[in-house]
Amino acid sequence: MDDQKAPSMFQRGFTFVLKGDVNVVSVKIGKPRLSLIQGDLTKQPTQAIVNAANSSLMGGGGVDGAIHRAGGSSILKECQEIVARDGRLPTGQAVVTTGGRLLAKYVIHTVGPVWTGGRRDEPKLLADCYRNSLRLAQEKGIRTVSFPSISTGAFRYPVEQAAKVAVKAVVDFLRDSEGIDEVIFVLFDTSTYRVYEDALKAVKDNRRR
Ligand code: AR6
Repeated sequence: MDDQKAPSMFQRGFTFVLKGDVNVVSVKIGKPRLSLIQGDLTKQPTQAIVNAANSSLMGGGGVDGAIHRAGGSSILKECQEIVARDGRLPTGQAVVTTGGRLLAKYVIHTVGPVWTGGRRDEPKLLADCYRNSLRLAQEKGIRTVSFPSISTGAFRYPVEQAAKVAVKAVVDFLRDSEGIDEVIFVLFDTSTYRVYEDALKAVKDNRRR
């Protein structure tokens, strides 16, 4: 599938897939919806997209670079103001800027853990990224949020392990809190998409037992 053409459209909080061959799966967690799609995060029309940033908030490669390129310089300027005021963003924490030229009105910036073998609290810090991003969305009245697969690129978190942490953190959050209508994991490539699909199936199967 062409990564650039993974369209989705949102009406009343539901995912509408406009193209037959796109990878997409969608489940309800109580009222809210959790979806996985294969596509480009920067093209998502959710109210917020989440950036897998680093503590400097000064941009970088991967999805961070793509967001700053697509959103324009106003995002970097807001990030600079945040760092000047509050200092570097600790791992697991989240801050919000506007979305510049993006379809998303907001960008939530979070810092995933660098994988060092799992002995430095990486699973908790990764779960914190998802929880704190969603908490911030709630505070801002943001109801639809798209996430990338945080930490599994440059930060080298093994994707099978990261997907389990990510899906569980989001499912637990949606089950326990109100205010978010839809969360979407936007996975860039087919293999990452498949791993998240397996992680979601495992969570669903566990809940049935
Ligand atoms: N849409 C969706 N996912 C994407 C996109 C996109 N446009 N581009 C890349 N990915 P990474 P990290 C996927 O490296 O591991 C940066 O330099 C990518 O395929 O972006 O948290 C920051 O400044 C992978 O599956 O984030 C930090 O220094 C996933 O996004 C550092 O990298 C995460 O890969 C953060 O590393």
